[in-house]
Amino acid sequence: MSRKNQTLGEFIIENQSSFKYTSGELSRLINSIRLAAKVVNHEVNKAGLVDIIGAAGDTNVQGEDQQKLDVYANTKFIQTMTKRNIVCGIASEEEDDFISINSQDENHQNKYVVLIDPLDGSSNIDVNVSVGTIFSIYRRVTPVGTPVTIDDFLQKGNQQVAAGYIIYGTSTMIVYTTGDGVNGFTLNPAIGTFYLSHPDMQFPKDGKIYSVNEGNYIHFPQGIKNYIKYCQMEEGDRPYTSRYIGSLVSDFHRNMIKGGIYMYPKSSKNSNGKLRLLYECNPMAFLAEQANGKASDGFNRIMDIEPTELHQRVPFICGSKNMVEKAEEFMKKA
Ligand code: P6P
Repeated sequence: MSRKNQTLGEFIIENQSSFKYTSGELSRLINSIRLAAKVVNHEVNKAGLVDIIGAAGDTNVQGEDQQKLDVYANTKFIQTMTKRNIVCGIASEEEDDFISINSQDENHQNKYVVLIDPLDGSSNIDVNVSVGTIFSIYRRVTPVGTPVTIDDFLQKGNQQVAAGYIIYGTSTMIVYTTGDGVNGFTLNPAIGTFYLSHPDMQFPKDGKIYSVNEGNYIHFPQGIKNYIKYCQMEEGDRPYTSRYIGSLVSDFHRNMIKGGIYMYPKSSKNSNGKLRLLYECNPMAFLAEQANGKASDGFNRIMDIEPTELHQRVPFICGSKNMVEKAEEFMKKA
């Protein structure tokens, strides 16, 4: 049972018993994410004022320039989750390989692994457009007390126990699920407390917004081209509106509230698309399905894809169920 204006802390305690693995550890893990979110939010909100924006001069495993806030957010989330002695392993977009935690302490009983995109959409930082953190949580599959292996991270999305995002926008929100619906909490920066502002978030079955980088149109598969033309056609409730922020969390969040579809398809430039399966697509797919939306690669359910490597990319179509199914129809007919 959720009540508007409940604090995140009260919500976690009240709903802990409904979580099938209840032992308090997941609650402590969500609490550690809450703390890191507040710390990162503080820096994101003053990025324009101090010399923390701009490329850190290094590049991450994706070959992308690392913005200083990327590095800062990555460090803060890893530090916070490590200190709470809950997690046995972390994988991050900003880390080439996964991090094994407490592997020297054979007595540790930590059973959760976290995969994270610490600051998604970071190319927007310098132009003051909203960015986000995305996280995905699994129970480990290797024996408790042993160092984690890659198998603990290469799990299908349908094995997630929790997932969510933080959106650093006009207000800062945590939106997450533990498999019992999606709830959104807004930060009151004056007192540093998150309040339940969006209980039981749901994708409208239909929408009139499509989000895709149309600059890549000529490189898209024919099915996607045909769907985009369908969205632009004067017929019934169409043409739809095109909205693309260039920040997955922001486009997803708007579409979940207003109805819409987000697409990052494969193209002749990106043969598997751009978004990463494990710490972008799977957590957003879990949220989408828990909010009665849908997420696929154009043909297959995202959360059924068998991962093969930590930073693998997949084509991603996500949002209002009827819109995703219409896009899949065009993909299948092409
Ligand atoms: P493009 C940000 O880098 C990101 O991963 C998503 O947040 C965003 O939707 C997409 O890439 C933007 O990519 O190629 O359209 O600039």
